[in-house]
This record gives sequence, C-alpha cells and structure tokens, in this order.
Amino acid sequence: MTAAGDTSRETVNGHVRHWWKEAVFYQVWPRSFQDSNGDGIGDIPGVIARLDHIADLGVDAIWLSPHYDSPNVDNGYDVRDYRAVGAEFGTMADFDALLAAVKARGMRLIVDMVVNHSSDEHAWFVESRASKESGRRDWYVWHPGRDGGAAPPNDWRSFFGGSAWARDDATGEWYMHLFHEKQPDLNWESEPARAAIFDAMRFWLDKGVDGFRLDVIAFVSKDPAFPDYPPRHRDAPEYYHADGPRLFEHLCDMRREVYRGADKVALGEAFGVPLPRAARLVAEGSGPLDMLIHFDAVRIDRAGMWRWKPVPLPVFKRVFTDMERLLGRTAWRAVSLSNHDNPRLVSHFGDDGPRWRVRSACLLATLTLTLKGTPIVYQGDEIGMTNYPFATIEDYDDVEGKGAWSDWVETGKVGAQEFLENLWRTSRDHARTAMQWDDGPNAGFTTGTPWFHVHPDHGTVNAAAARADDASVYHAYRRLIALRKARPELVYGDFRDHLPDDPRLFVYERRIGADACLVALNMSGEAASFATPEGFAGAALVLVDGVSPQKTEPLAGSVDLEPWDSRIWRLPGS
Ligand code: ISL
Ligand code: CA
Repeated sequence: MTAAGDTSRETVNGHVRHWWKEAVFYQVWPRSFQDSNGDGIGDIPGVIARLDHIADLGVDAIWLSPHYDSPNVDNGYDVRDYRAVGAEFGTMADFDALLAAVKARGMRLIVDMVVNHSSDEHAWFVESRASKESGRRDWYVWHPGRDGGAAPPNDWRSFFGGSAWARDDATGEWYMHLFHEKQPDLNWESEPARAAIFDAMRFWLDKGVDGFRLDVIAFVSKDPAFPDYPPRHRDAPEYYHADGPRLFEHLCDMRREVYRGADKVALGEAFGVPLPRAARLVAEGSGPLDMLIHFDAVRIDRAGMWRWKPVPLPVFKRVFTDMERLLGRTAWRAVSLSNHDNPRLVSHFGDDGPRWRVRSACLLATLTLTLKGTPIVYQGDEIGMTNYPFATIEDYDDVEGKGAWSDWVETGKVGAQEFLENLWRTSRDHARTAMQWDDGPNAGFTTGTPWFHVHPDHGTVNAAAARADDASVYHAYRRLIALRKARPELVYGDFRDHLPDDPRLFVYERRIGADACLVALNMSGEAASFATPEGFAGAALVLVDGVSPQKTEPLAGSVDLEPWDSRIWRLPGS
C-alpha cells in the first residue's frame, strides 16, 4: 500500500482512504536542523542538503515548523509576515527549491500555520495598536480593562507567564496574548481579519504545499464576554481556551475558504481539546480538521505546565484505548509522542542510559509506527537523541521555561532547585539542541557558532554512525516504516490492548479481519513475560527490537522479554 495519489474514495476496514492516513510524517524544526551558511542557525538550504537522510527512512511527508519572517521571540511561532521567508532561513526561491526537492523524492510537504496569534511586529498589529479608530483595531482582541483601565479585563494567564493581557499605553487599552506579549491574539470575530488570514493560508496552498499543521488552532474562538476562568479550568486554562463558542464554525469556514475541497491535510494541534470534543472536529466527512496532534499521552506525566509526575504504564496505555472509545473508531489522529515542545522521546518514555538507549529507542519507534494513527517522527528521534544536561536557568533558551521561572521562582512560590529538577524533565529546549549529523565539530550542524547547545554525546549519537550500523535506531525506523507500508492492518487495523493492567508490558493487536499484527513492548528495565494471546498461536515473528529476527519460531506458550525488548508477530498466512 502506498501513500501516493488521491485515494479518498476507497475504504479499508470502514476508513475512507486518504494519503495522510497512510503517510509517515517527519517534523523538521528548521532552526536546529542544518545550517548551510555558517551563521550558526539552521536554514532551508540546510534542509534541502539533508533530504536524503529523511527520504531514505521511507518517510512520506515532512512537517516544516515555521519558516516565516519572525522576530523569534518564540522561535518562529511569532509570525511577522505570513508571506515572507525569514531572512535567517533563506529566500522564497530557497523555499520553492525545497518544495521541488521534496516532491522530486516522492514526498509531500506541509507547513506550520500560526494563525491564533501573530507577532506584535506584524503590520496588521502595528496598525491595530496605532489608534482606537484604526481600520484594523478589531483584528486583534482589545479591551478597556477593569478599574477604569488600570487592571486587566479578567484573570486569564499567559502560557508563558504573567497575565494574558498587556496594557498599551498609547491608547490605554489592553490587548490579549495567550502566549508571549509579543504574540497578540488575532480576533477571529472580525470577518476582515479572518479573510486576510485565509488569504495568507491560500498563498501557501497555491504554491503547492500539501496542507498545514495548525498551531493551537482550537484557541481561535474567544468568548466576547471575557469572563474570569471557571474554577474547574483555573489549573489547566488550555481546556477553557480550546472551547470557544464559535470554534467549530470558524474551523468550518477555514476548511471551506482555504482548502476549497482539495485533499490537502488539516493537522490540528489539539492543545486543550479533550477527546470527547475532539471527535466532532475530526469526524470523517464532517469534521473541519482531518486529524489532531493530541496531548493526552505526551503530557500524561505533567502536573501543570512545568512540573513532572510519575505515571504508571497502565495510565499511559489507557489513553490509546480511550481514543478508540471517545474519538470514535473512524476518526483519525496523529501518533505524536515527541516534537519541538517536549523532551526527547527516548529520555521521556524510554531509558537514555548507555545500556538501554538504542533498544528502548527502537521500542519507541515500534510503538510510534504500530499504534493507530498517522505517525510523526521528530527530528533526531530516528537516531535516539537524548535530553540535554541543562544545569542552570541560564542554560535554557525557551520563553516558556523562563516565563515559568519568573512566575514561580522569582515570586518565591517554589525553590530554584525544585523548579530546575522539574523543568529538566519537561523543558521544550531538549528538542531544540542541534541535530547531530556526525562526530565532528558541532555535530556537523554548523561550521560557525551554533545558536544553541550541541549535545556532548554527539560523538556516538549521530546520523552518520547510525546509518553505518544496521542495528541502529535509524534502520529500525526504516524497517518499521517499510513494514507499516506492507501491512494494511498497521494503518487501518482496529487497535486492542491485550494486557491493559500490566505494569511493564504493552501488548496490543492491530487487526483487519484475519489479518493481524501483535505488538509486544517491555516498557521497563526488568524482564517480563506474557502468555500467547488467544488466536495468535503460530503467528510469525516479523521484527525484534526493530531488526529482522535470526530465527522465526512461531508464537507459542509464554513469551519472555528482556528489558526494553519489542516484538512484532503477524498471523500466519494472512
Ligand atoms: O503546553 C504548552 C503551553 O505553553 C506549550 O508546550 C505549547 O506552547 C503548546 O502546546 C502550544 O504549542 C504551539 O503554540 C505555541 C508555541 O510556543 C509552540 O511551539 C507551538 O507548538 C505558541 O505558538
Ligand atoms: Ca544558516
């Protein structure tokens, strides 16, 4: 089965076929991927230079994180011009060359669309803030404030610390920013603003990109009454902001006006969308979005934005069973356990020590590529990159972590050591250190001075070493992606967890009728065993830790797994 072409009329196992359901995506965060001109900052020509590294995995589509003109307060998620390539990333000709080079390799390209907010340096906001009478005043969310304008309109908080409102002295009014105060929220209640946003989105579709990853897209509808947070949402305001009164309507408008019926993907970031409400957004045939990047699994060990908490494996596993129950069997989702906003995959869910790093990274590759949904591989996870040894708050770059430091440590609410121990487990900065290409200076990322850290383990953890080692994480991803393309049940098969309460093992099936794969993962540092599940006796062993097995004894009796072992069997004759 290939992901090529428009397959949107056929069905498999009750699912309408779409290329984006069958595709494996790879996320490039360009600032840290590959520098080509020695300024220490990753750029588009650098991405082009490394496309074969991505294509050789068997990846079908690339999600490019923001490449636009931006002052980089939030590393590109503060867009100053939606139609311009950021000077540090290159030119529009470079972007056109990237798109052509991606297509020449039979892959697709989607770009990141950040339309809940813009940069405060965007011409629209400069005009909006100029005066209350500005023609673009209501393109952003302005409010006179409380106490005669001396206090913000309500108790909403920014996810980057402080109030979600900033007072603009020129006009004495407050403007809303759910993120940094240099990221003012766009007002989707304004029809002209929506029209301009849709026009900017069409600009990229008309260039030939294959869809969008839609940044915090569930936040775009705001309650014009601007009430204080309901008590139940005060500790996790994202669930309030993702439930605006006109969200569904706005997203349907966007789908109609921007996509215009093309089978291009709408991949929504679902920060704050609980599964039951997600179902309507991605319902096959009626939902305005095609699939969601969900947070229930990747953020399962968070006790608030920066605080970490241990979570038993059954709680993690239940997310995937809940998805079947709450999203609905045919609604689609992405499988994303790692991206530019989260710690490194193998450090987060595996064991990144010298003994188990490779094996647990291969297990997590198996998990990512055999769960139900569209897998998204984040740059560096395909070679088992690990969390960075940050020591002090000055070692970090991210506006989110620094904002939390201001809110919590500088106000005396929590001690610096306790904060740093938690931040080290949750920081977005782990995913933003330089991609590690080789064991040379700066891991081959740049010939200049890198804008951010290069992990000291790049001497052994790097793409060149991985490609040369058939038992590496890289080749595990390559074999797993090939297996996924060969087995329709790994794409469209029903998911069932066989051992939901087991504290170490994640054993599940993917099935279409008699065709089934059984996946067994020992997600622990101890040996563990399980009995051959009903109906799988005789199944053929297909992959062991991402490697084709030496011997292929048929599945029978008790299965003993070493720490971090992963196995895939396929029912005989199917
Ligand atoms: O949980 C979070 C809130 O701070 C963040 O990790 C993250 O900001 C959230 O998931 C939304 O992410 C997206 O929007 C942000 C940007 O900083 C992230 O990089 C982007 O992925 C604002 O545009
Ligand atoms: Ca550069």
